[in-house]
Amino acid sequence: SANAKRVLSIQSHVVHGYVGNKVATYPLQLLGFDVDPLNSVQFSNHTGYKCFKGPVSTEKELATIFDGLQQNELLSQYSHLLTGYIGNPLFLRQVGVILQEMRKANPKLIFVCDPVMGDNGSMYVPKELLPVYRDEIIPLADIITPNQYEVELLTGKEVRSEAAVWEAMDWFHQRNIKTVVISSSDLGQEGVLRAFLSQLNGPRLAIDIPKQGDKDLFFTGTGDLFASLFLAHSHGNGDVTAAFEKTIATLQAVIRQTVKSLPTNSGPAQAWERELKLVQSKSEIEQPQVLLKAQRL
Ligand code: PLP
Ligand code: PXL
Repeated sequence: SANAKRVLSIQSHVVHGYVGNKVATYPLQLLGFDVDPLNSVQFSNHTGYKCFKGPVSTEKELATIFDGLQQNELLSQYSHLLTGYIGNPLFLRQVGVILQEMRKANPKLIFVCDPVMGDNGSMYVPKELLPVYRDEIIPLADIITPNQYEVELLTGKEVRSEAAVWEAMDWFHQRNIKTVVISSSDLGQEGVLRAFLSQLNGPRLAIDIPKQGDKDLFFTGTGDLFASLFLAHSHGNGDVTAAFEKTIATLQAVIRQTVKSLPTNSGPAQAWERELKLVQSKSEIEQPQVLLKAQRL
């Protein structure tokens, strides 16, 4: 099926809130993709709450579900594999096995890998995931969407300047990854996040993103949303600049909706109050209004 837009999305499921498959599915569907969510965990809520409860899938369960898809000859229907938060190295290694089978069924399959490991200098997955991502999974990806800290982990080098960003980009390109998007970094001015994109034999881009809300306000699931939006907008057309700009435009609009909904003057916002207002952002997902243009570097 040459014109198919169907994503196998291997990420977390949360009953309450919007991270992982819960934040990726709706935007992909609104943008015309069939989404087959395969859940790496089923938690009550994301791990930033006071507690979280629920089962973690094993590599055996992943292999079993995939076996069902394969035996029914469904693999050729997938145009994309998208992976996000995965909490166990054996499960991640099994994703590599699955990818090879999907590529046999569709040699044009696009693998979008968000190597979710941590943020702001600390890892929130077991450290054993790093070598599996670096040596086994990332080299198979077409598009990767790490944040600044994840780039540092993967390349083994600090990224404290823009020169270091482009060196890191080349490190990935040397490993045959066509498109690298650094979804956020602290290399902008005060109060500004800077995102970067580099394409092998293509442009180098940056977008400055003004932080919204109070200084200490942060959101969970923004990286997952970024990866799903970029997958959708980069499909088909060769215009990676437009894909980057639309992704940031929608992300900013979702954050704006979320900030608008927060209670005022009542101390730090609770985790449940900071859940992304995804459903309320339907029009901004369908019709991104590009306000921040990419700089070509
Ligand atoms: N938070 C904001 C405000 C962003 O604009 C972005 C990306 O553009 C992110 C978070 C995504 O970053 P991360 O991948 O570190 O979650
Ligand atoms: O957004 C990353 C993410 C995905 N899945 C789960 C999480 C988080 C971040 O906290 O807890 C379950």
